[in-house]
Amino acid sequence: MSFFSKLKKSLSKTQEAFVEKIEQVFLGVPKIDEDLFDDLEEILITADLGVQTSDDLLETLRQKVREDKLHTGDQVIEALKEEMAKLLGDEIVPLNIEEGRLNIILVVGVNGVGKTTLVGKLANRYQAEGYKVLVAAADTFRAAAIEQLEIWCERAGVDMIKHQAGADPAAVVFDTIQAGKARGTDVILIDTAGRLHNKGHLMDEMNKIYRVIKREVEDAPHETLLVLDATTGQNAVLQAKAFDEVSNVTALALTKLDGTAKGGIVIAISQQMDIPVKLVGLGEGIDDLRDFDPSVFVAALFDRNQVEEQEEQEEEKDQDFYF
Ligand SMILES: Nc1nc2c(ncn2[C@@H]2O[C@H](COP(=O)(O)OP(=O)(O)OP(=O)(O)O)[C@@H](O)[C@H]2O)c(=O)[nH]1
Ligand SMILES: [Mg+2]
Repeated sequence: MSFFSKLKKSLSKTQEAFVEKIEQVFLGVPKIDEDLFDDLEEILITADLGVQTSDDLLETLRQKVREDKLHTGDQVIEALKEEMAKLLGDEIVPLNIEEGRLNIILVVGVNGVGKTTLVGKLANRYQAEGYKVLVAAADTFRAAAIEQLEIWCERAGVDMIKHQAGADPAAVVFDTIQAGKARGTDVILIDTAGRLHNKGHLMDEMNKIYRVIKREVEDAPHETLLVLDATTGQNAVLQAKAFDEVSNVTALALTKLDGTAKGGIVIAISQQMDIPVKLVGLGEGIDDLRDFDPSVFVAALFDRNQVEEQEEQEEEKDQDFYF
């Protein structure tokens, strides 16, 4: 399935809760008034864009209605789509991986957001792309965390370095980096224990991992990837802000976008954080990970064709190509 179809399918609940409602309010409306903006505000806030992002979007739209003399509801929908695309930017920002060096990616986040799953998916992706991958089982805290990661590594066909449960995670990271250097590894992925930004003990542990990485590889970690669960809506924005204060987060991954109506959170996060959303999780499977492509995101969100229809068209296109 193409990225567009996959994303569109994942965003179907968000589309119902968001785009369909906007269309109900605006489509075919011949004249724009303030009541319509009140309705729009409510829809944006319920779709988890949050008060700040919603207000900013509404302000820009009001201005556009005045200055560009928009008259119809359809024009407002078009303008909203453009503004959302502007907020998200149009670039895919890939993870900072370079050939010819030992790349280290540290994966962090609160409990249950999808860190281990993401490490598994990334391991699989880089392995398939021909990189030598090594995974560090640095969540020694939660019961069965090491076994869970081991299963992912077996699926991806990559090696994992582990210690016993309860061991010092910084020591696991140290050993992994030593092994990586000895084996000529390209990418090290570090899975860590779920932690709350306000839990002093776990944050200290995090700082220790950081120090070990920095001591062993000067310009590492090349990414500190904060994983956020899209289904938690506005809470994800709060987590991003809190982690950003205590650690040097360089990239965001938004998981569980499939099946949630809260996909609008991507827009809120992009507007309120300076850190780019680089990855999106679209399911529990090993292939359900994509680079975040903002323009495809907006297009998929507003697209009203059925996924099946699109797939047929894509198949036809493929056939045209061969015949
Ligand atoms: N639907 C869906 N489920 C996901 C996605 N990513 C992860 N999950 C599920 O979320 C649950 C938690 O995933 P984990 O990877 O164990 O999360 P974690 O952050 O490592 O959890 P802790 O180590 O306990 O902090 C699992 O049931 C995953 O299958 C996703 O993109 N979509
Ligand atoms: Mg985990």
